[in-house]
Amino acid sequence: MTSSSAIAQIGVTGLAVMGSNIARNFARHGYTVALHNRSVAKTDALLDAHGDEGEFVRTETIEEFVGALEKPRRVLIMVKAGEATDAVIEELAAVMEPGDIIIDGGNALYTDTIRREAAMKARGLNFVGAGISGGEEGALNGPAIMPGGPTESYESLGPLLESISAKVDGVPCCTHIGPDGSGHFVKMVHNGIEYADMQLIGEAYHLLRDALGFDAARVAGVFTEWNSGDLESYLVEITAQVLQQVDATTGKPLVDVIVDAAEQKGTGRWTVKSALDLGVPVTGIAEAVFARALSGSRDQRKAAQGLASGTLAEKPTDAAQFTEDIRRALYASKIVAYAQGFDQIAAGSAEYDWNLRPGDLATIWRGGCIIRARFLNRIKDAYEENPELPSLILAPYFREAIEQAVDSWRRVVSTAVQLGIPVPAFASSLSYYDALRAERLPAALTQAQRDFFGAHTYERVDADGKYHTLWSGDRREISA
Ligand code: NBP
Repeated sequence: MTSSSAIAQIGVTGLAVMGSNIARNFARHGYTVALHNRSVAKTDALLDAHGDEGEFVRTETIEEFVGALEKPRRVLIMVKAGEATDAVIEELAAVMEPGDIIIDGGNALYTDTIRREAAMKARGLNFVGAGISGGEEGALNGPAIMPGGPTESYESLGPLLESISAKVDGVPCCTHIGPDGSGHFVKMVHNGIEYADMQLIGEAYHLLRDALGFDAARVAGVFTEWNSGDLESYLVEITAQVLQQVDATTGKPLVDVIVDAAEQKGTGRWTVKSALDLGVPVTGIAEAVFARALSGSRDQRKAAQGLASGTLAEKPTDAAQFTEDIRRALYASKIVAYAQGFDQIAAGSAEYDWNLRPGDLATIWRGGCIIRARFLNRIKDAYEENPELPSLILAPYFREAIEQAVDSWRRVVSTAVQLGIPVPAFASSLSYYDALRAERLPAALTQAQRDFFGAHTYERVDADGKYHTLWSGDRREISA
């Protein structure tokens, strides 16, 4: 029902698919929700279709909207990220009062959130950048929420957000992440990991299809089986469902009639750009972003049809063994992708002084969000056991899981290479693993080359300090 006299505990502005569903989620949890949208038609459409789900306050102007809220006022912005968000923040800030809370639940770039938080703070307002994951279904039934911003504001806001979030074992998939842009930063890395996860699943599908010749229905069966083990996750589950879908027009598997050019909205790219700035190798995520870009280079791909594949195309003979090899390679590569994502979170935390707790993230990502998986319990346990883990790969459980998978992983990558099946994320994850565990990397040669052409100096394994060789002189070594 709607009421114009009710005082709302929360306001939602931006009532497209995400905002509407979150507003309904709040109302279903017993909160009175003030509704606002730039064009009133969306507000009315929501009320017409779902006005009986709880207490809503219909408003048309920003003044009316803000006036309908209890103090301190809490307004959740769910509009298109970028300029639209800045415009709405400005309108709200003009009528809100010190102590009020503005929450941006859109997919903002974390550096924008840092800027916005500082600007609002200067005006006495609390600004919270909240990453929200789970798509429209999650928004309605329980998303994972990653709010970053002033701790004081979380006292008033936290209970509302936690009540509408997903729950796993009774634990809300929402917690205060840290200051200013930290919530949007971890949501960005979450999306980056999602890219890597999807790419790895895609590579497993490609191998089952082209190395073993399985049709879509058979691959669906493999994914269904995998979903009952360590790989159990939302993405593996939906992969099986997608592969079972038959196209009504042609009678073929739907996946076979969809154009093989993957699009992207940008959060994967943001993750990689940030990782480059922070100097963190997120090879799995980067390969996933590049793989989507390559798939979209349709003209180049068309021109390259028929290029030589070589003659080493020996297919695996034991399908059951190779399927199990792929499962293990997928699991090991996934461990690497998550380890890299958590490294990026640690680096971001250090760079911005956010004091992030990786175990909390594993906990809240267990439900509601796209990367939800059984696997996250293992990550949570690993950080509970040792919050200072140098790399997730070194946690005893993951170390052992990779040890059991490593031969399969190598077989899968070498078979794919021989057959000419691209496995950029499997292969780069394996190379990352090998580089990380290598006793001596060729970086010593790189340092010598840099010293040769640029006098950039090097360190010695047997003495402190920096050294330079007089390459263009008598090639003596001097202390630099
Ligand atoms: P959209 O991203 O499609 O945005 C549409 C909303 O923005 C409408 O309410 C529209 O108002 C409003 N808007 C625009 Br466009 N320009 C505006 C302006 N200058 N001033 C005021 N309002 C403006 O909606 P969505 O897909 O529901 O996503 C909302 C946010 O949630 C986005 O930031 C998105 O990235 C994020 N998100 C989406 C998902 C997902 O799965 N879709 C998941 C997680 C996060 P109008 O009706 O008057 O045009």
